[in-house]
Amino acid sequence: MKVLILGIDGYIGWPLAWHLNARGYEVYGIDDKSRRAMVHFEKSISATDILSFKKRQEILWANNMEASLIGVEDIMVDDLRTLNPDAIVHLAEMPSAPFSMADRTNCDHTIKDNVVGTAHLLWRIKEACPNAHLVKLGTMGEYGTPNLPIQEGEFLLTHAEEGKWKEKEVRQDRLLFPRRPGSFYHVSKVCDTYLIEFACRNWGLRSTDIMQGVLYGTRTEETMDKELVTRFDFDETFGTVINRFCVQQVLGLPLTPYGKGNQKRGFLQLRDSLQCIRLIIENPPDKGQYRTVNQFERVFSINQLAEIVKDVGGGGTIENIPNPRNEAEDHYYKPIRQFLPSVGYKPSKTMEEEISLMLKDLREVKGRIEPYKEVIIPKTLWS
Ligand code: USQ
Repeated sequence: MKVLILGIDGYIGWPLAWHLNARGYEVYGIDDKSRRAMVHFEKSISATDILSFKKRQEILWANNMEASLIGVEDIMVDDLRTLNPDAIVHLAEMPSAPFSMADRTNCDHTIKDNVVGTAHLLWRIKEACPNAHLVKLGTMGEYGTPNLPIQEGEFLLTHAEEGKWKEKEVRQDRLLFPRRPGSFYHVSKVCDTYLIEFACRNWGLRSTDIMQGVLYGTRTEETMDKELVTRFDFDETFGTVINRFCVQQVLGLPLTPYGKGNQKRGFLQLRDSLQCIRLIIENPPDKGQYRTVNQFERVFSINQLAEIVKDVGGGGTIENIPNPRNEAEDHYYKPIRQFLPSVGYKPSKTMEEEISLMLKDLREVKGRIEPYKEVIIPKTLWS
């Protein structure tokens, strides 16, 4: 099977290439290095000392893989037709909610990269390889935190209206589960969802739209060598919450749940995100099918996470700080997850085991991250 990874230089894309390569897939990738540039612009670095893009290209080449330095909007129809991939994994988007909320320029950047990029990609797939399976990374944050169980994909809506003779006319339809995004970034992912759903319905493309929860982790099975390590961000913009808490723990700083810290989210280890993406590739949807997959392992509140990181790290302090975001801090949260267990997904490690490995890895690079500790403090406000 031939897989094209868009965003092969990123936190997920790089270890995904090695995960698929180890299982006999033919792997190609593209990346425009924008994540490296943006993190640098935020005056931060990857905690892990990753290879330059050029060196990564060489090492991929030596292992029968290939990566080109281009962005999604530069994908040419003839090149895609020649490559003719079985699956295209689209990870090449601007991934940060705080980045998208900072100012108008960042919001424009997010919409252009994500929404325009996805529309461009859909046209290219239609023109070049309409049978390819588009595996698109969306986010659980598209749904927000509704006061209802979050379905996986469609839900049945029943509407009853008084008729002419006062009989009730009951109508039903299956619709995409409603979205209530909490940042311009999350709005851009919702727009992607509707673009892809329409392209499948209208052109007969096939796609899996992954609603992924918050990732964490430093390691995956195939990237244990120092030179193969994936990037790891911890600044307020690109670092996700558990990754940031682990860096705070290692630096002896207080762990910082925002606001009350009762916000709940679904979490998943990086290594299991790779497993899930592979299972999705191995079990493609039918032609014309738009499929949603809710991808996370377990739901925790932010306070629970802080307690776990503190306990695994052998003590420390937790300091709830004013919430820079506009988000519900006490809410119902019940996302449903059916597809992944049905195709054999199993979690690799407990959260405590993974966090213990992360703390060990981060202690080794403590000297590298210490000078950048200022970037951890949140400065971007939602309003
Ligand atoms: N949070 C804290 N303290 C921190 C950092 C975050 O309390 O130091 C809280 C946030 O307020 C939020 C939750 O932790 O309630 C998650 O924040 P996050 O920064 O880890 O994740 P988020 O901004 O939601 O975005 C991340 C990824 C994004 C992905 C999303 C999945 O950056 O690409 O789409 O997780 S989800 O959150 O389910 O939408």
